[in-house]
Amino acid sequence: MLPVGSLLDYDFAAGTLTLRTAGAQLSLRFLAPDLLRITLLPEGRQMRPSVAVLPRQWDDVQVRLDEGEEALRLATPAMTVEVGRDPVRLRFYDRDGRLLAGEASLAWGEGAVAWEQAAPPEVRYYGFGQKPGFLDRRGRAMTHWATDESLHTPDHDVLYQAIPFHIAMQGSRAHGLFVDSTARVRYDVAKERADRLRILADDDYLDAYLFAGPAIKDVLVRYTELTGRMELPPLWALGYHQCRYTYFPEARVREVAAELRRREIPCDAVWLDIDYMDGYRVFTWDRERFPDPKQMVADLREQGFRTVTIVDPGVKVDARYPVFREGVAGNHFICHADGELCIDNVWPGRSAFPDFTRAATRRWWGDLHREFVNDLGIAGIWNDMNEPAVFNERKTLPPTAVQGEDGARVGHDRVHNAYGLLMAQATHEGLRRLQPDRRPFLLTRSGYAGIQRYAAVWMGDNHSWWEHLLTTVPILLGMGLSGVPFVGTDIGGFQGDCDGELFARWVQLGAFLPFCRNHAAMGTVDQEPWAFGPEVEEIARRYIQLRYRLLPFLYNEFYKSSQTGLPVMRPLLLEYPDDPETANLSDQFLLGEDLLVCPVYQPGATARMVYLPAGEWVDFWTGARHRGPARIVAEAPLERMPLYVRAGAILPMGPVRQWTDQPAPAELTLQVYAGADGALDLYEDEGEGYAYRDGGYAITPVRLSGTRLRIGAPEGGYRPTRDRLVVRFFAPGRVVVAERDGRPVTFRTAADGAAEVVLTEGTTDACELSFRVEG
Ligand code: MIG
Repeated sequence: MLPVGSLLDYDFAAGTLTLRTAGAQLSLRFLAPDLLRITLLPEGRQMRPSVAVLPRQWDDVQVRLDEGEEALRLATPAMTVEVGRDPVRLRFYDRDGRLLAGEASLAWGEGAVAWEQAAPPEVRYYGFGQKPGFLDRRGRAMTHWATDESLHTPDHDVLYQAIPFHIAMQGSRAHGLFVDSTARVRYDVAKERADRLRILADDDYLDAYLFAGPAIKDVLVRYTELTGRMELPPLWALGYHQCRYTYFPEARVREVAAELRRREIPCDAVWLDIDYMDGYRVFTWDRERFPDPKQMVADLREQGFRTVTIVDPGVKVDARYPVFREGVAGNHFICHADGELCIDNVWPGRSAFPDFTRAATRRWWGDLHREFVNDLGIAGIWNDMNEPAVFNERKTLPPTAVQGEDGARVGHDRVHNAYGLLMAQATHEGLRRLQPDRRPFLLTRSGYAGIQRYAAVWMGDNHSWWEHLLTTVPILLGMGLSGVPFVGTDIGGFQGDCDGELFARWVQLGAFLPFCRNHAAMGTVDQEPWAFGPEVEEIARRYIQLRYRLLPFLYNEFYKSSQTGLPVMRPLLLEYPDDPETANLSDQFLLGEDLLVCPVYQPGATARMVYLPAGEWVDFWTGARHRGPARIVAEAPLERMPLYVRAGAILPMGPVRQWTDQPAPAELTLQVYAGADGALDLYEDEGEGYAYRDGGYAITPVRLSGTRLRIGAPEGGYRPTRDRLVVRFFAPGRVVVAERDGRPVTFRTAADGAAEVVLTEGTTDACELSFRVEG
């Protein structure tokens, strides 16, 4: 490795400061006042187009260059970068002149580049995509190399997702760094040397983005402006999903679906794993197991279910198989440098692998979904094995395989981490073309920075272990802090046998995860909600029903996330960055800003400790009030997962439905938690399609001040119907009188302490409810 040496010369033109050093060029360019792109390009090397960064025109940034004797300083109103002349070193300062972490230096070598930066003891490190362990990754070494790895134990950090982005925090001030490399990237986060952050990419150049914050939310908003945000998913995708490796034949699928309905366990989708295919040939059906997929899908739809099918990237080498033949003819498969197809074993046996770095291949692949989507009515696609996973010792393709557009081929190891993202892009864009009026739903196992644009992500093969129930929360919080909001883990655990208590606790947590799917491996015990007897079934039913009641709230949070890039599932750190107790708190989390979810993750536990940050918190189940900051012991018998609502919150809820578009009376419930002033702008739309992009949505403003609630009329091009509007008012005392627009209305006091007012007329008119409270 050669450290970047002294500055030879530089120029500053069109907003870019270009610095020449012996053997390499360093460019610094502000894309926004708080976003600096840093590129180190050694001589004679080529940059690849980014797969993560959205092509867009950034507004001109007002930049000032100060040419000092020791250092150059490039400044915007939001940050300053100081470039030492000899040697070239970088120091970043925020708008108040405070140093971000410490001095950074760059180096390069044969097929490698490095970023090294001081890591003072007070700096904490978050994000890094899918990594096991707790929230703050200080003291950890981690590698980004998309891998099919099911252990998810602390010593196995190399998992399916590779997102070389992190957020560093000093107290409540944050900055971020994204190293845009799809090659292997290794992080040493103050492990080998307690005062150093070292990032090593096995790549030809370094292309990094520094985010100056200063708030953690600022970093995430910018990062997702750079790499894109989740599109609003179809509403049904937020429902409960029933999966298993693997439901076949057709009769079994129908039986599971029928049981869900008979037992009134809400569910929106049943999933088909690899055994629906003919010899694992993608885009085919095993006609013995599934003689008439179209009829089956239609019958399921009739009962309210969507059908989702798995699609793997490996294409069986089989001269009579059209997908293989077309792939060869169209030059779509990855080859070795000598032009031979790169063939290796995966589920279908000897297989070829599409080169999704090629635009024509992405298009071809997207179009391959035509029959499934347009003829058979398949509603969603599940991309698995897209690290890509291969059954060999290396677990993936060899570095000798080459990828890329003609004239720009590189070894597979340079673009390895982009495989899942580009496959998801191909699928997402295909679904958009094939069904322009539907929002695509896609689940992926592998991904790279920006994967949130195309797919929901699950964490792959966890185990039915309490340890993996515990690790679910920090792993998913880390994904959210890496720009990916639509995430979940296999409820009940994939490998190994689940048991009733573990399942009950997992489904309680799962009901509050952005993506909510039960899945289990072949050869393990049954894991459907009724598999563990009536007590656990009842718990599963109640929590899944609660998820459906909370859908207006969840959907609203998804909408906000699609607008801001902030996660749906949040560490307390994000909302309470000034509170040191939140710095590494990951066994409880917030949904949005208001709902505190506290899973139980130990067998036999009937209580758990809960940390309540500043403010007042209301027990969701009992209405009891607590003042934070405080640690409390929450009762948690098997049927209860502790849940708290922030005073000032207004939770929009709906009725229980068995599936999201089940015809049912339209009822909106507002659970109002008085005790602090609050606001809700409730987003609603059709839950499908793109009319919302042309104004086809409604926002209902609701304001709480003291014990007065003002509900505005819905605004916008979509007209929600409300047969009933229910206000459930949780007051810090006993409600004695309720009034609507100054006139008394009747209310009843419910078991959880809420004063409940039911309106059946003028339900979308503006109105004001006020409550007189005693004691
Ligand atoms: O080699 O399709 O993570 O969810 O059930 C295993 C079979 C392949 C791995 C996925 C899992 C899925 C399984 N797949």
